[in-house]
Parts: sequence; C-alpha cells; structure tokens
Amino acid sequence: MSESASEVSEGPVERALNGFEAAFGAGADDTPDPVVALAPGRVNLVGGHTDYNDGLCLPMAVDRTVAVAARARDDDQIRVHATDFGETATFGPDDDPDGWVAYVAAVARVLREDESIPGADLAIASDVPSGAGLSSSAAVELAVGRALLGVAGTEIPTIDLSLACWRAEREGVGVECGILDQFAVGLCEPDSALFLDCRTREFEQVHFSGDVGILVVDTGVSHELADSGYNDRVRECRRAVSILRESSETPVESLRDADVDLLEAHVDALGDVLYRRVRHVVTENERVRDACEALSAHDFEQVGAKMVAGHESLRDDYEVSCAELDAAIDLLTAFDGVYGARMTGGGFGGSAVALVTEDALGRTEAGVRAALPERVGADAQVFSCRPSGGVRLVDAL
Ligand code: GAF
Repeated sequence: MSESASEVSEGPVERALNGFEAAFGAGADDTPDPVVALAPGRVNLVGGHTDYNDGLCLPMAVDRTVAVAARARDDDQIRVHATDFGETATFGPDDDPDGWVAYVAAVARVLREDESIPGADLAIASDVPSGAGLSSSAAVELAVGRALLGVAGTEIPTIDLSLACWRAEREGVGVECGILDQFAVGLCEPDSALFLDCRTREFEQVHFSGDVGILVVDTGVSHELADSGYNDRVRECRRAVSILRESSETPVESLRDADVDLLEAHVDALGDVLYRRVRHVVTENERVRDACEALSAHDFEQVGAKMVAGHESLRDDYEVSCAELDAAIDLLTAFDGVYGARMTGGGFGGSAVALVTEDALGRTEAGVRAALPERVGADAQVFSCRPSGGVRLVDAL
C-alpha cells in the first residue's frame, strides 16, 4: 500500500525528487514519474548485540527517513545521485564500487539474483543522521531495494526484502551484522515496537502510544560498523560458542542456547572477557522479554529500568559504549520524567535513546539541548521522534 508523500516526512521525499530532476532531467512528456520509496531509521529499546547470537530484540522505527526516487533505464546500468552531498556514480551488474555506492550496488546485485531488475536512475535523500547508530545504512538499503522493485513492477514480501538487504550488507559491505536493522527498517509499524526473535525470525508488533515519548541524543561521535570493534565482538561470541560447545553436555548452536547456569559452569574455560560477553547476551535476552511484557502493559517505569540495566551491561560487560554515550545517559536520566535511557545500535559512538513521559518531553529536550555541548560534545544533537512505519512506496508529490 502506498501513502501520499505529503502525509510523511516531506523533506527527504521532496529533496529526492528535486535531486532526481536536477541530476537526470525531467524526461520527455511521456516519461513516467519516478517511483518513490521511503525507509525509516530505527532505535533499539532493548536487545543490543543479541541479533547475531540468535537472540531477542525490541526496536522501533523512527520518523526520520531515507527517500529514493527511481526510474527505469533502457540498459542495465544503475546511476545513483546522492542529493545530500551532491555526488553521482554509475555502475553495471559486474562492477564492485566502494564507499557509499557499495550499499546500493550490493542491494541491486542480491535482488538481481532472483528478480528481473532493469537499469535505473536513482536519487537518494535522507534525514537519518549517518554514522549515528540509527540504521541509516539499512534505511538506504531498504529504500533502494523497494524503489528498484518498484521500477521493475515487482512486489516481494517485506521480510524477503529485509533478508535480501541483510545479505547485501554482510556480503557486499563486509559487516557481520545480524538481522535487527533490516528487519526493523522493513517491518516496524506506527505506534509500535517490534519484538523480534532472531533465531526463528518471528516477530510481533508491540503496540504502545499515549503518555510516552522518545528522545534521541546523537553524540556526534561517528562510527562505521565495518571499522569499529563490531566484527571483533561477533568473533568473540563465536569463540565463546565453541568453548561452551566443547565442554558442555547440552547442544550449543549459538549464545541463545546459553543460560546463567551454563555460563557459571564455564567461568574458567571462558576466561574473564568471554565470560562477560556471554553474560551480557544471556541477561540482555531476559531483559528483552521483560521489557516487551512491560511495554505491552504500558509499564514504562519497568521498560526504563530494563533500558538502564541494558546500558550498564553494554558498557561494562560488552564494552561497546564510549565516554560520550555514557555522559548522554547520565544527562538524560537526571531529568524528572525520564523512565530510562541506553545506547542504541552498534556502539563505539552513535546515539542514546530515552523513554520520557509525554508531558516532560518538551522541557527535557530543551534542557538536554542546553547541556549537550558541555556534557557530551560540541557536535551532539537531541531530537524527539515517534514510533513509525517501515519501508513503503509513497505517491509522488
Ligand atoms: C548494528 C548491527 F547492524 C545490528 O545487526 C546489531 O547487531 C546492532 O548493531 C547492535 O544491536 O546496528
């Protein structure tokens, strides 16, 4: 189903359409209008670094989006214009471009394995801050994928598009990520968080709305997953699995199969670092279950408590936080009306997310904004957002 572009975040849609015309021209009178696809960024309320361990997470999409305007070409080339920084690149089916174009090329390549995708002109515009732990890459992937399918006149189930984009990120870009980002960006619904089981790939919408709002603090400390310690953490978890598997009676396929008893029985075999990594994953899965139940019951105090405990575990056991993120959490949680806050995304920089009572949202945002330069950093930003829908086509303006 598509919706009117004026009902959604206008900035990126308008900029993608204007950028499209500036880069590729309006075409002849009988040229079809570009197809426009929109995909959101996401925050993860609880469930950090559990996805590649077959675990549980609870993300929600935000009302910051990537828009892609697209029109089919007569050949198999893809020309892509990045409206926000004014670069244009062209690649063919056998090319392997670098940098930001790699995300677009990887999605086209994976989709072309199963679908007949023609060449296309694409213009991309975004208001999801990039490198901020808000899944700007997954939003580009899903929006490009939906737009390419749109120009091909093909529909596939969103879960298949999410899986294709997940493969594109892993194989094309070299990040050993789990499915969290591509599933959240694809499948979230308005006014809901997504309870996602990364082992079975089953998911459930957890509806919540009313007296609660969301604040995001982007620390301004940028991270690229491929260059951060992210892949190291994935490898540490694999090492922990092989240690647990060798010395335990119960089958251990992934850290999802570990529990506190198994962990405690293997303290010496794991050693301090891997012990703490596993403890994070085991306790975080429990926190997701608890937070999910609490969110369904609109028990925001309890959700906030799980967010704070999750941050402490990511900071101390998993060691993926940084000074600016910790400062943002301290700042946010000092305000009355903040139920809880934690880092979101891969870490080593990026953003913090806070759950706040609706009536304290405005004054908390203003207070946080005033304190950010001194407490977190000169490039830090704060904004409020609401739980939004996943990838979709929109009617052009
Ligand atoms: C990044 C990854 F891309 C996700 O797969 C997930 O592991 C997340 O970090 C941490 O929860 O966003």
